[in-house]
Amino acid sequence: MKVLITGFDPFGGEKINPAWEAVRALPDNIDGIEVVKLQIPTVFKKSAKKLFENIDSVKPDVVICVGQAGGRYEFSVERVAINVDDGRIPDNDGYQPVDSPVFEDGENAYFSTLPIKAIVEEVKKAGIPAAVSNTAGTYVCNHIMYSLLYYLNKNNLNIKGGFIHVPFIPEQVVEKKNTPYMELTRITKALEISIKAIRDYEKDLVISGGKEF
Ligand code: PCA
Repeated sequence: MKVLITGFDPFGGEKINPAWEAVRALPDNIDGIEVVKLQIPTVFKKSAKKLFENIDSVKPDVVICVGQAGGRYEFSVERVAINVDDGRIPDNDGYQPVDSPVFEDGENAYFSTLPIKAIVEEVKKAGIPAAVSNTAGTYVCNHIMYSLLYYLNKNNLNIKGGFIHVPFIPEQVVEKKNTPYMELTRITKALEISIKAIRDYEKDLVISGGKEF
């Protein structure tokens, strides 16, 4: 099995992005699974272009994109991406779309094809807070998750794909009050566990991952 895993560069005034830091700390090989790491820019269209090029050249079995969700407490495994770009802040190239579709000819939404409940269960078993999330937002992370699933779907590629949001790491919250964080080593560990869970669970677990809000 070959996994292509991406992390974004820093954005929104942060000096680091815990998503990329955690991705780059992963071993190149996990139990015989080949892990190919890729940094992508926090830029709407460029991020997807770079991802598509790498899917074509790497030919992975699985693609996992990882992003920072500052303010979230858990390792968040995203369920769904929607066909909306609506930036709260401009991207790293200064572009700030408002209510634009990611792809004009795409579905309203695409669901992750990763075993999201199994990933959450396995990560929690290791003592790391994790949850299914039902929104990846409307910024570059939703954009890349949507673009990934659109690309796999349109090209009939037999590749599993999905997205994981990770909290801030401690050095990012030193000057922020009451802001959740997770140590980088835990985030990296959770990504490793996620990769193994994707290998081990051909079918997802049928257990509740629902939320009221
Ligand atoms: N998080 C942002 C974009 C890049 C990142 O790491 C998001 O959640 O959209």
